[in-house]
Amino acid sequence: MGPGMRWGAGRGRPCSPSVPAADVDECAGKQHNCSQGDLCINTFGGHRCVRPKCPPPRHNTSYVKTSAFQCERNPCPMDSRACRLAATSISFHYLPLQANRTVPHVLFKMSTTRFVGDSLRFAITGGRGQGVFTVRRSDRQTGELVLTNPVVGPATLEVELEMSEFSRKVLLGKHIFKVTAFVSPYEF
Ligand SMILES: [Ca+2]
Repeated sequence: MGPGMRWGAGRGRPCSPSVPAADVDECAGKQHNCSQGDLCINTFGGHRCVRPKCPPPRHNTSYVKTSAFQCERNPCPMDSRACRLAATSISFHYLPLQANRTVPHVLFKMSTTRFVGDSLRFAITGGRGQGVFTVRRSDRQTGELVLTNPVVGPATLEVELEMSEFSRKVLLGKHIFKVTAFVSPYEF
């Protein structure tokens, strides 16, 4: 803590004129510098410009953007096993997160609206955010991403989650959730 900074009574953050008491929503107020085609994500203490992209075509598998934050797989060629095993949908999730957030903290819930199988499996399959996240089941049809360690900001954490649906152990479909958490530079 530098000179001139004091801890607020019981608030757990330094008192300083440079630390605003509340966040400004730059996205709502059009105070952002995002390019055309970017999406503005409000974060604590700032904002980010993002542009979710579907993966390029590969192994007979291609995706189409179905909404700003979602890609769906195009129909597979008849004989392509690689395509049938690839994710049926990919969604993008951008989460503002406060630095040193008390843990455990549920960041994100995932479930399916069209559950036709007999079981769902949830897993973390990639990303630089491994080590501070875990995934657990909250009910039969829902999994949740939990922050297990406080994170010092500013930081950007990426984690990829997979939800696979099975019927009698046969894979029916796989959904990928690409989660990016923007950790604020200081506590609010
Ligand atoms: Ca903001």
